[in-house]
Amino acid sequence: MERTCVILKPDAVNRGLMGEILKRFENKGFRVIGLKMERLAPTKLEEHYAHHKDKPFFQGLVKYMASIPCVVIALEGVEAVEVVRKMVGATSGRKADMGSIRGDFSMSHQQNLIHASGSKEEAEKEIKRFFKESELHAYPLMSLDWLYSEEEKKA
Ligand code: FUP
Repeated sequence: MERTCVILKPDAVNRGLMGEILKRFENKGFRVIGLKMERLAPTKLEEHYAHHKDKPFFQGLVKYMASIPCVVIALEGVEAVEVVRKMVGATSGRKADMGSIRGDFSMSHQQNLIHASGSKEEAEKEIKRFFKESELHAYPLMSLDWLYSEEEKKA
């Protein structure tokens, strides 16, 4: 099954939306395989956002992300990357579809509550960046047989 990496950003923590957002992923049917709170080091964030390093918002973005702890989550499910990105919505909270996390709770292009991996390759890199092997947990998800068909479970 596919894995993806999610970060609940400082605004999600400070606005008391951690439980609301996690609940959406649990309700949808993802297996939470990693979950921790961490004050992310600027060096780690510079690596994470390296593709934006020449953008005018880069320094501000790193400062905001490092300001208070974030919650880092690893999720597992069929087509997890695509499904989570859909649940998260477009980058700007003002443009994101209603019903998505950003669309329902964010008014900002930067304070947009959540990061989610953009591709399978990115997801694997990010899970390695933010989790030690010992922080990732394999356990039987009792609802799995009710979430997927036999064929889908093989994906
Ligand atoms: P997304 O994949 O939707 O998180 O968006 P991007 O990879 O394009 O951007 C990553 C983060 O950069 C956003 F979540 C917020 C920040 N950003 C800004 O602060 N200002 C901008 O104009 C664009 C992005």
